[in-house]
Amino acid sequence: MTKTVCRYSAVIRILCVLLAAVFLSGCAKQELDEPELLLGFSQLGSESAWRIGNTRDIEEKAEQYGVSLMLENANQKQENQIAAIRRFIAYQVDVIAFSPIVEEGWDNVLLEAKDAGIPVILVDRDISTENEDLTRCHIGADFYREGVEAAEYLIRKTDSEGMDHVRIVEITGTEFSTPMQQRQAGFMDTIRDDERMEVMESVNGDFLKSRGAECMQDLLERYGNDIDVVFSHNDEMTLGAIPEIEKAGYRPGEDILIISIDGGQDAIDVLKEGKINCVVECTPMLGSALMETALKLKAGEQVERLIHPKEEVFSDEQDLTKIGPRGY
Ligand code: GYE
Repeated sequence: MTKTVCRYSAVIRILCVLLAAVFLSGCAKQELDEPELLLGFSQLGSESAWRIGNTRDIEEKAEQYGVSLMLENANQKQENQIAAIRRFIAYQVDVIAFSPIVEEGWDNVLLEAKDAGIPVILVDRDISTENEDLTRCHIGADFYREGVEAAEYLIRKTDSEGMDHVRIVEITGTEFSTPMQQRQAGFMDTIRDDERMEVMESVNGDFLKSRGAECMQDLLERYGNDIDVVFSHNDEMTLGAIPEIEKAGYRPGEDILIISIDGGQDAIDVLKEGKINCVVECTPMLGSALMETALKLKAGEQVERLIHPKEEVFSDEQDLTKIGPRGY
C-alpha cells in the first residue's frame, strides 16, 4: 500500500515538473514573440510613386527590425492625421511617427503626445512650431538643397546652350508643405542673381499627376512658345505635364527643358528617353533610419535631431545607362 502511494507521488512530482517546464517555456516564447517596440505611423496619403514607395519601405523595415507597426493613411487630410495621432496616444504606443502634410497646426496634438510621455519622430516633411520639444527628431530630405541642385543644373545648361534669356514656369507641390516651400526657396535663391532667368509663373499642382497635366495645359495656353523651362516639384506632376507638352506640338527635353524632383523609376525611364533633362533625387527609403531611431528612443537613448539621407542628381550631363533600378 505505502509502496503504491510512493510510486503515485513520484509520478505526480514528475508530472508537475513537466507541466512547469511546459508553462515556463511557453512564457519564454511569449516574451520572445512580444515586439520590442510598438510604433504608430501616420502616413499623409498616397499621392505619388514616392509616397507609395515610402509606405512600402516603412512596412518592410518594420518587419525586418521586429517592430510592430500601426500604420494609418490620412488620404491627404490633416484632420485625419490628427485623429490618427490621438488614436496612437489612446493606444499607448511606444513611439509616434508621422509625415505632416503641411507645416502648421500640430502643436495641440503634439502637446497631448508629450503629456502622455510618447516621443514623436517627424518623417519626410517638417512642421513649423515655436516649441522645439514637441518632437524628438526629423528624418527627411534636405528640400532646400534639392531646389538649389535643380537651379544649379539649369545654370550649367544655360551656359552650355548659350541661352541669354530663360523663361521658366514652376509647378509646385502641396501648398504650405515643407518640400513645396523649401524647393521653391532653394531654386529662387540660386537663380536670383542670374539676369538671364525669368520665372514667368508658379502654379500649384499639389504633387498630383492629374494636376500636373491641368497646370501644364493652362500654362501652354497662356505662354505657349515662350516657355523654355518647366521646373516641377515632383515626378508625378512632371509625368502629367509631358504628354500635354507633346500634344501642344513641342518636344519635352528639347524645345522645353524639364527639371523634376524625386527619381522614381518612371521618371528615370523618361529621363533616359531624353524627355526629362534633370531629376534631383529625393529618396523615400527612410524606413531603416526610422526604425533605428524609434528603437533608440524606446531604449531611452539620445538621437540625432536631424537626419538627411544621401541623395544624387541624375541628368543628361551623365552616362544614364549606369543608373540602377530605383525600387519605387
Ligand atoms: O517629393 C512627392 C511626394 O514629401 C518629399 O511628397 C515628399 C514629396 C515627394 O508626394 O512626390
